[in-house]
Amino acid sequence: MTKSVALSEALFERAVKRIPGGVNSPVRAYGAIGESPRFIDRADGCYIYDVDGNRYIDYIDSWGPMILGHNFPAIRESVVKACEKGLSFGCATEIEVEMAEFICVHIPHIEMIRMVNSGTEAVMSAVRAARGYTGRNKIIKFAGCYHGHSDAMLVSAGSGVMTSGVPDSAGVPAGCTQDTMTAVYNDLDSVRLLMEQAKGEVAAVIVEPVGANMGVVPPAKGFLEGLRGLCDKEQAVLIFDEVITGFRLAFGGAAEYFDVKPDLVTYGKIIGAGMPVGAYGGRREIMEMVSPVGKVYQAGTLSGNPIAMAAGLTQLKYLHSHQEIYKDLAEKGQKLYGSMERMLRERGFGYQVNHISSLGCVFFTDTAVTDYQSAKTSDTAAFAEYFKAMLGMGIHLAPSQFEAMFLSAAHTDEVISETLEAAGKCLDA
Ligand code: KE4
Repeated sequence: MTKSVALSEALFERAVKRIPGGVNSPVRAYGAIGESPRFIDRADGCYIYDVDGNRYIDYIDSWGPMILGHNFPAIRESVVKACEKGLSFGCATEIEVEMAEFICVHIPHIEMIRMVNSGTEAVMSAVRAARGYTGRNKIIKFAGCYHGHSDAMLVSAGSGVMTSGVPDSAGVPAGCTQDTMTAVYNDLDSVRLLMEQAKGEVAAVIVEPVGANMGVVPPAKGFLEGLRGLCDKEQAVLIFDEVITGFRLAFGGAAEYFDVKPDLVTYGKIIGAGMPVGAYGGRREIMEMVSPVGKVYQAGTLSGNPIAMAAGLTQLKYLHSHQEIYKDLAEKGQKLYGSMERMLRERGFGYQVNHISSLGCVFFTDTAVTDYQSAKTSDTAAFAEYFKAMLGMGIHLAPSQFEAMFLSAAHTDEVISETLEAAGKCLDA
């Protein structure tokens, strides 16, 4: 049970004076919850410990990177060892070649790859490469999908199909979003309609192959295959934003899991094992558009940083040589999310539990959630109460209805049982 949170509260009071909202990324402020955020001191395995010494079972997992659990010895040792040789050179290094070769050798649809420093940067660069390759400007994204905060991606999710994006953030000029069109997730007709209206103008369709930023919304049967067919017909680039699903659903990510081949893929999170790494890659003829070999400019002082590469490559190599982890995560996900669903039904709740492998969430709505509109029918106040009650019992969920729970290899059956027991008490209360 949570003891005092006095030190977290004191830190938050200081933080808000010097950092916007007291945090370096908005979701960490628990804005949707209305409680002072916990400041975390350290983490180990499936646990995080706040500055007041409270221990929590962690379902944020740093939003996905910690698939092997926190403080994984081999990753920590690889970082310490790399640090002894220097932190950054701004020159080419061997480990960047190893990282690129490792991914291209093991992920068949990736022929070339470029390292960057975040998922946002990966998406921004992949979109630019697709536009440079096709000579077209229009991008189709989906309401409820989040692809980082580059200007062209900050379009209002609106209701349904939007042919010309309206900025969803102050400071984004209309010019930056006018070429971003919004379709409806799991609705191929909405994509067809946009492609008809912008015939010959669509550079790319970008999709989260599993929606995980509106809560968890898996693709309907045939949806991803349908996008592949529509992009082939329209000669548009199909971009899978695998920042969350990459190396999580399977070693080859959602592309392997659903057996659908994108033209470009964006990565983040797991590829850096908690260090700042993003990447974009795919078909050689598209990637060779990128500077310095091609005319699409993209650069980065710390891209391919040797310490970050050491962490990320160690994690990828471990995942590749222990692929039983993916079956284990799927079984644990079935146990956690499947039991949650049973417990809700037993108590007469109609709430929805969407899940796929290690990703899942409880939507506080009786409506089946298949896209952003249906996700928004959720009772966010009820979610906030659930989050706070679970936090008080030492279970740290994602502090928003529209995020995912992340399971790691470090979450044991006992920890999952403890989580379910706490959830049962919350529902009974
Ligand atoms: P970053 O720039 O935050 O590394 O990645 C952006 C991004 C791109 N694509 C997808 C599918 C993503 O989920 C993300 C970032 N995910 C959020 C969690 N929902 C990051 C958490 C945060 O913003 O603090």
